[in-house]
Amino acid sequence: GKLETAIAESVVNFPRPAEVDKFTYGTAGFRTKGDWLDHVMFGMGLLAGLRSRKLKGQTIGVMITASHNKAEDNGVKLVDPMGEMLEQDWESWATTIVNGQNPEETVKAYGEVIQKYNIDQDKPANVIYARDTRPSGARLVKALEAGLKATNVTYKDFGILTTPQLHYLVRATNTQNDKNPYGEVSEAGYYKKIGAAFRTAMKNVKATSPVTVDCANGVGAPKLKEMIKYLPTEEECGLKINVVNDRVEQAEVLNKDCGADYVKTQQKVPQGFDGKAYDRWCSFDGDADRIVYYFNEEGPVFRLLDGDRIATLAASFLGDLVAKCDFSENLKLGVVQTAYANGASSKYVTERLQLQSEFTPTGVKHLHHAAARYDIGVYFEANGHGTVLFSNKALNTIWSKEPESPAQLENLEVLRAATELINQTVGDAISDFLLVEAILAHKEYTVQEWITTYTDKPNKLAKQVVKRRDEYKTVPGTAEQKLESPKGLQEQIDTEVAKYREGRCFVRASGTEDAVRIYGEALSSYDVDHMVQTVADLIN
Ligand code: NG1
Ligand code: ZN
Repeated sequence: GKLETAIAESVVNFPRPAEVDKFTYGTAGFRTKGDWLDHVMFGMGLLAGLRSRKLKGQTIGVMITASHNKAEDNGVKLVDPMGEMLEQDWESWATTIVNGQNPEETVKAYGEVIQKYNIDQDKPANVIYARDTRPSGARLVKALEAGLKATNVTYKDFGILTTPQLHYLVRATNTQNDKNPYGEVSEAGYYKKIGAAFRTAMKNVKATSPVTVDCANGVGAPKLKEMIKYLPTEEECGLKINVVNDRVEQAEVLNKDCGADYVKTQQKVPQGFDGKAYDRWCSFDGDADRIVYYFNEEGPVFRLLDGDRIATLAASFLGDLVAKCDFSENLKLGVVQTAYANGASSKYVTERLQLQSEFTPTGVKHLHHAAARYDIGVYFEANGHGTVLFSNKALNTIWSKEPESPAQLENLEVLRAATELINQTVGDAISDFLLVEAILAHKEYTVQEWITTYTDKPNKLAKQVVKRRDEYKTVPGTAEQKLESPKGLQEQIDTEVAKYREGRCFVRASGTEDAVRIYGEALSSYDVDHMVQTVADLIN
């Protein structure tokens, strides 16, 4: 057909790089050196169009980013109509469509998707896209556009945005004619919605200390500065926000010794840190979909407030509000984590907060889906990616309630504001940041008070490079905490772990690196080190 000819003619301008054998659409979409991604972008243009046609012309998003990776890397992810990650079934089609060895194979892969999903090529297709601040982004957009043009897709470029902003826009676009649109379809619409919600949430409280945000020298910096224009002033709400690591014009410093991933994995303050003891800091990652908090105690001793801490803080706050608004009988609140969550945080959720706790395999899509099964589902990865989902039932209940007292009205307003403040599509550093700040103001917590809500169990995350990580398979339903293969290894691990008081240790193949990860917890840090080392020695 006509489109097939156009694809074949256009794809020759975006040949496969000789350096890459095979591209694989993984948990982070495609991600590699920016120089090697033109062909992938072209293919993603094709697939985004197909996905939109399959879904009756609903708008699909394409985000070009490599998140916390170095500046020369880049990547791409597709966003489904409600702002969720691409449906799992289609991930393998993404892999297929970008791995054609020549134009004929690309056209053939395109045809296979059409057949498989019975797609009508005359139907409309709509795609929107954005990119982070990486230098290769502008060129990669051209390759994406070529794929879109070849297949007659209607598209719109939203320029430079954070990943969660693009997710917001996809959902806003697809709900704009609904009874409850998600928000205005513009970058300003994002700031307006979140800014208004934060103003309401802070109406009766005041922050008492400033906060500093390390933006990893990425897109979070200009976007947070824009967000601040829509927030109540320091005079109004007491909150002073300092923005640091905002050198987006200097590509080479992106994520360099700073940002959420650096702070979490290195367990230290970022480049540019000049805080005094107990000053409140937080870090975004390179595309602003992750956030972690931290501070120094005198010493200085570094103290991290990671995704587990944010999850427990949010769950405690929302749980209180739900109780005060008399929704406890009606709305079930749950906290979803991965097995990497510190055991003390999960125990705090079930025993202190008396809320449900659940574990899923690693990867945001698993957490997101599990959280969607609660009325109010809080999910966070320890690395700082997470959000809170409100079901339709929860939203209806919260917004239709007639308050029974002025005090209840106040709580109800804060809870309503929370539903607007929190990005429902994906973990969002800007939105999570403002949520945490509002909660700290309500609870009148300093970072010290926040961190003393529970004591982390001593823990260690190690990794071991192995020849074939695909040999490490876990038993389904165990949140990846039990190995099925290699045969016998799990028994050996169990025998070892049983020697330690309150020991917990598991091994799984990384989905993003050629290695297996070993995570351990025990009563003392000496025990943890010993246990994790011994388990590592069992591998290979
Ligand atoms: P893998 O490499 O599969 O462990 C890592 C992180 C995940 C998630 C993904 C995607 C850990 C232990 N794992 O996954 O939390 O963020 O990368 O970026 O932190
Ligand atoms: Zn990210």
